[in-house]
Amino acid sequence: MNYKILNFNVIGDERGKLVSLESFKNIPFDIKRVYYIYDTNAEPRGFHAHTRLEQVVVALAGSCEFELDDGKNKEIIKLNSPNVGLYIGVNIWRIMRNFSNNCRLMVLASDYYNESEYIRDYNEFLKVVK
Ligand code: T46
Repeated sequence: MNYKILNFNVIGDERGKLVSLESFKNIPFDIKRVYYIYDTNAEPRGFHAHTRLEQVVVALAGSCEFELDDGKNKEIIKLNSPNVGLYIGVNIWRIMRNFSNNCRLMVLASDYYNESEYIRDYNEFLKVVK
């Protein structure tokens, strides 16, 4: 499936911890956009795939689950560490759920926001990946 778990190097000293994210170094694309998701509730999010966009998601605080689906298989990935990134490539249907109270997700994206490259209909997604 077109996803990867990225384990980031943590630079730590007596003052705390620091993680550095850099295009084409530990992030496998040129970062064009950063957004974050917080104040979530029991409502699941996602329910779409991207035809061109690649992303890396990091749980900066708390935890949540990503259900990833390539049209054949489904996998559930739990994100709960600021030094782990979930890379999601194109044509992966994603559902985010089970957000902890304090969950804060940061998402690095390979392109600017463009609604026209989203697939938000599951049947259309299945046709694309077939
Ligand atoms: C994804 C998951 C992980 C913008 O105007 N600009 C943006 O950069 C983004 C990401 C969204 N929006 C608008 C589009 C919708 O009207 O914000 C609203 C909420 O977006 P959406 O319903 O797509 O949110 P999620 O949490 O379901 O999905 C988001 C990303 O859209 C998506 O690319 O992979 O987070």
